[in-house]
Amino acid sequence: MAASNVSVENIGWYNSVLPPTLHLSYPDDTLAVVVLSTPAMFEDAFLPFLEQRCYQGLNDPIDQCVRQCITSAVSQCFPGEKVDVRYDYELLPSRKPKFLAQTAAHVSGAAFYYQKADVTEQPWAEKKMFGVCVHPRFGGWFAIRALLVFGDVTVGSELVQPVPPDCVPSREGRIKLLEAFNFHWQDWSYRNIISPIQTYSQKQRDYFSTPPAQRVALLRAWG
Ligand code: B12
Repeated sequence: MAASNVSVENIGWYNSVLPPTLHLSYPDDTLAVVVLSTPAMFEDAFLPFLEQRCYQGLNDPIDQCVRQCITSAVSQCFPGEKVDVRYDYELLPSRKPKFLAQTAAHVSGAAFYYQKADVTEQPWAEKKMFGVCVHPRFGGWFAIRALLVFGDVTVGSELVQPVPPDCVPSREGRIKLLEAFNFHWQDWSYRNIISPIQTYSQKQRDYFSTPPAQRVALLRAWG
């Protein structure tokens, strides 16, 4: 099973659902690619990365691993191409994320982004509810890692915008999903809102259940 999964979009699809303050300043027909990590990423990429002892300092080791994998894939596959790589964890000086990962995943058709507005007769009144993407095969067992913008590549109207599969169509299912993501995300239940083809291994769950500040100690304990 591959450790990553990519979906293509154009910048216009992304910008069209966002206010101008969050637009990416590229022409609408610019090519972009969303990169997701699948459950296999931990064993296939992260544990080998640790064995090479490449991680350093205070930065998150998973983020360092993702950066190394994407940088090397981009330079090998697209030498000389102008690629603006934006990672999920990067912030602009304004403290806004460098790209909205869930919006990018939705507009590319990779994973439906369920938001409060997707629930009719919402039971939460004015309460803020964070939205969550569900992948048709991995459920919630994946992460959205990066957006690659190919600044010099334009796509024409032959690229038809895919509709992401709506795998949680019912009101009750969406309420269950959003409540699990907002109120009980540590118990992993939101990730099983549909039957996934693969989930995180116990080792991966142990890693992500450990507070970030203690993860380096856990890695040392694993040897
Ligand atoms: Co978080 N988090 N997070 N997180 N977080 C991310 C959202 C992400 C994508 C990271 C990743 O995959 N690498 C995942 C979600 C994956 C998924 O959806 N399946 C993620 C996760 C998993 C979590 C946690 C479970 C912890 C964890 O395991 N990492 C918890 C769960 C939430 C909880 O606390 N119960 C968690 C927590 C948080 C905190 C610390 C609370 C903050 C705030 C959460 C939030 O604002 N959503 C947080 C952040 C900041 C982020 C981060 C870095 C940015 C999110 C953000 O600020 N969005 C993202 C990664 C990223 O995006 N770079 C991860 C800005 C807001 C304004 O965007 O609510 O989507 P928005 O609103 C926009 C859309 O509605 C859009 O316009 C709005 C903006 O104007 N829009 C759209 C309007 N109309 C329409 C129509 C359509 C069709 C579409 C598509 C869009």
